[in-house]
Amino acid sequence: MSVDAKLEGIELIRVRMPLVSPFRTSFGTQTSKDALLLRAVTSAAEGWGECVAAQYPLYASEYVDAAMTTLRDFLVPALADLAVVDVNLVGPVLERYRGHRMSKAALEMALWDAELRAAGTPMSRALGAVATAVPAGVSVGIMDTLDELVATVGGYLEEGYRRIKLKIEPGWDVAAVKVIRDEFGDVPLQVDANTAYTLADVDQLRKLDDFDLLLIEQPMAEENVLGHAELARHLRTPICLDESITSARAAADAIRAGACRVVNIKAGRVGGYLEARRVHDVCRAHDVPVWCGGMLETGLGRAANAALAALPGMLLPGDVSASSRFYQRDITEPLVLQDGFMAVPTGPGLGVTPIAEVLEAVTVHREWLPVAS
Ligand code: NPG
Repeated sequence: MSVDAKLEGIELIRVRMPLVSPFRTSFGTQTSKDALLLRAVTSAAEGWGECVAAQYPLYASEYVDAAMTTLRDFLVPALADLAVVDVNLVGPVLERYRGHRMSKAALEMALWDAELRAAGTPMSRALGAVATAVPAGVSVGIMDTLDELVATVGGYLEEGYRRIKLKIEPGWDVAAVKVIRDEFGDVPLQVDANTAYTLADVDQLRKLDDFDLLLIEQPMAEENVLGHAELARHLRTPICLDESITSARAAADAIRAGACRVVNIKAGRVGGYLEARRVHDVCRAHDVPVWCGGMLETGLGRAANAALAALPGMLLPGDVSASSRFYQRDITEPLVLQDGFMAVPTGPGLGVTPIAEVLEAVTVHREWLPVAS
């Protein structure tokens, strides 16, 4: 892009979108998506970002109201120090503010999208993607009954999903996995505990070894990396970490500690798509397979995740599902499955843009933050 593009400001757009069905995890039940979108206006092009912080701090400490405050009071003003719109400069100018990775990731995404649109470059190419389509996995929430679970998983398999992930928690684990294995044979299957267990549950978790799962994701607390290394000594099922992996450094440490054999990569959790690529690179250097996580993103984040999921070390299907998995009407053109795969967008930047009237209909708040430079 023209090297002298200037950032003029950031618009915060808060949207509320109903989910097609409630999504229950060990940390709560979600019936709508409270998302924060960012529109970066530069002298060359506009760009879109999505903050994955949720309405409540249940998965991570960040949440939407806090993200808005952080962006308004600290992060967006810090961008006045950007001489030009260059994604490589965003991390460094925000670095002195601790944490708030989801907010930082959203800003980086919006500026990168603007930069790439101006240059006519797709995000996938800028990231180093090697695939033009990625296998789609689907994350299945905790249900009231096993019958309901079987019906739901059956529907997703019919739609073409290539891998099933079951949310688990104490009381909803072995029986759920068993019924899916009994019903659907050797479909690629994994489970996600979202930190719901402790080392005291080792005997119960060991029962999952009988089901040939691809992995068990984040069985224990985020900070308990050494505990995961201990647990790994008792399980055949590979442990995958999600919440614990907050950076490329954290990934390197967890691998060295023997705490995980697989890593879930979410750009929002690690502070942006550039750090997500660094996590990918660290894992690849250690021959640790990675896959792309999801956080109920709108079409914007979903498009960016499809690009990330196309990196060469992404050896397992990601939580990269069609827009219709969560939304009746996405704010962009819907991302769809073709034969169980999702095409990686090819247009400049994210390759998708919000449809103005759909965005308008779900918007609950807008706020313009000028950037003085
Ligand atoms: O496909 O977008 C998706 C959802 C995948 O299960 C999923 N995400 O713990 O990984 C997770 C979980 C999640 C959802 C986490 C919302 C945080 C918020």
